[in-house]
Amino acid sequence: MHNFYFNHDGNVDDLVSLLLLLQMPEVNLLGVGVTDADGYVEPAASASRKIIDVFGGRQHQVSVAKSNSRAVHQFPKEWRLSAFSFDDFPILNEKKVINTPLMTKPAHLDMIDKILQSPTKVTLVMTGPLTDLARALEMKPEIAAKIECLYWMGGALNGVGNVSEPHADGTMEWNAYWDPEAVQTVWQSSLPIVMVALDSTNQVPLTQQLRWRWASQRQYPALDLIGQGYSLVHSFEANSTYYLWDVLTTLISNYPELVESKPVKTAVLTQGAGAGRTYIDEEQGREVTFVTQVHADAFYDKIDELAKSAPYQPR
Ligand code: AGV
Ligand code: CA
Repeated sequence: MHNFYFNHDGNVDDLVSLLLLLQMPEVNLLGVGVTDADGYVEPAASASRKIIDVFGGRQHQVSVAKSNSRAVHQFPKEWRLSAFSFDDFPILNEKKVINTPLMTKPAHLDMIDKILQSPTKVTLVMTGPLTDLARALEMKPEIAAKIECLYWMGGALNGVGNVSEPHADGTMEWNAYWDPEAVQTVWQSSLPIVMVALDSTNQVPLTQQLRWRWASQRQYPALDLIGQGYSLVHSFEANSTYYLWDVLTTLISNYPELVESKPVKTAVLTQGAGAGRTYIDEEQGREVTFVTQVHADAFYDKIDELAKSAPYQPR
């Protein structure tokens, strides 16, 4: 059994990631933090608590904390709104009450508490901006030694980002762009980092075949919820193809054999039109484990396997 802490930011793949993380037999989830980034924090925290209520099974002790971190560059409102719909799905609302506790402390302090209270090292999975971790490290640098590894969905190393905003040059990934300084703060710490950047998530786009695959198995409640969740996101505009960004990151935190990776030295720009751009810097960069190749078929199989194993016990 390994202790994990999960900080996400409320978009569809973040919530699906929570659903799947709860099903991993080797994972003991210490807590969940929700950042007010790619989903409005109120419905994102509420949906997280309901997912734990309905699909948490043996992990029913998990609590949720809301972040009070603020964006440097906020996500588009249109993307942030999906959390409200997810939170209203009937499958999460059979019971009118929510039992999973909402912590009173903000998420970065909850992260500190949970890491310091853990008797063993904690694996940290983050599928949104790094701000809560950066603030936690600034307050209590000693948590770095208690973190087994950070698995982060963020960045892009090939110069092709997914931000299309005024004054941004398009080389950066959104989670890094939301708070570039936070990336730098985390990069300056000593904790091991596995970086799941766009270079690897580009290998797992959300396709019609995947939607059909989940639809054909909707007799399993968790796969029904996953299909419903992804029905909220579509890619009509340029630069808006949806990928399984966060689900890939979450699954490899416990199943590293699903990908190939290599050590690379990287850095981040914090200012100017390239703010949030991560890049290779062989001389002065900070070493991270960079995911290069995804074994996509095994990855999709693992999603099905975990979702099929999910208990459905509204409480
Ligand atoms: O940049 C990827 C991150 C992931 O953590 N998010 C979505 C995932 O949760 C931002 C994002 C990029 N493009 C998007 C995003 C889109 N088209 N819709 C919603 N979010
Ligand atoms: Ca996310």
